[in-house]
Order: sequence, then structure tokens, then C-alpha cells
Amino acid sequence: MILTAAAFLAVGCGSDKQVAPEKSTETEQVEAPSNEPKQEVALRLSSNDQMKYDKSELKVPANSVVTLTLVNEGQMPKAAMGHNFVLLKNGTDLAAFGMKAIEAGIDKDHIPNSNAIIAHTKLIGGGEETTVTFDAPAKGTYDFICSFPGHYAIMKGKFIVE
Ligand SMILES: [Cu+2]
Repeated sequence: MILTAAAFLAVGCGSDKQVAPEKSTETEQVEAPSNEPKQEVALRLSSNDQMKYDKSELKVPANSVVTLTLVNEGQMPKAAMGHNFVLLKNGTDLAAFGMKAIEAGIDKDHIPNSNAIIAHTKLIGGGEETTVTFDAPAKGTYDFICSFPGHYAIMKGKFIVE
């Protein structure tokens, strides 16, 4: 039994050793983004009682890890003038998403159960701030909105990955 096991292990090791050199010689294909350290990017987005963000465009490099801090500089409570940040996949129907956000209700921070969402913060009232960290999506231009009922018509912007 012991001999059989040893023979099996030897074969196992042998086959591993054969595979490894083959991989390392394929240098032309070593462009796996997952192996590169990701650049960390910090963004700050403010909002207020006038139902506005302070930026209509956010830019990040491709393959970065984004930490976005949303600040609500207003004084009104969350139920009256709450704000969040919701980053949406390309091609999302904003009107349809807005309806789902209303249905989700304030208990869920007006975040609907939707696969259109790339990343989002919680909903915050005046004087609060919140942070979300996420991997930047593929290069392109995306919509971000506040999903509080009625806000996305004004509270929206472009999130650009370049
Ligand atoms: Cu809002």
C-alpha cells in the first residue's frame, strides 16, 4: 500500500512540474488584469437641501478600486430630503428604475432589488455622510443617480471609467 501511494505521489509531482514551465514560457499572454495591483481612487460627492449634487461628472481610471464618500450638507431629515448614490449599468431605463426605487420604500433606502445596480450607498439625511467601496466597472460612461423618489430627474450625472 505504501509503495503504491508513494508511486502515485511521485506521478502527481511529476505532472505538476511538467505543467509549470509550459505556463511560464507563455510570456505573451501575461496580461491578466487581476494580477496587477489595483489603483485606489477616492471620490467625494456632496448633496444638499436644494436636491442637487455638487458634481455632474465623476472620472476614474480603469481597473481601479473606488471609494466614494457621499455627504449630505443639508439639514432636512432623510424622509424629506434623503440622498444616496446609485451607479447603474449602461442601458438602464431610468424612468423604470425610478419607479422600482419608489416601490422599494424608504425602509430599503429606495434601493430596489435590481441587477442594474453596480454599486450604491445607503440613503442619508442632512448632516450625514456615508462611504461605499467598489471595483470600477469596464471602461465606459455610466449613469449615477439619487434614487430618492423624484430626485433622479435632477440628481444624476455621468460616471466615466477611462
Ligand atoms: Cu436625493
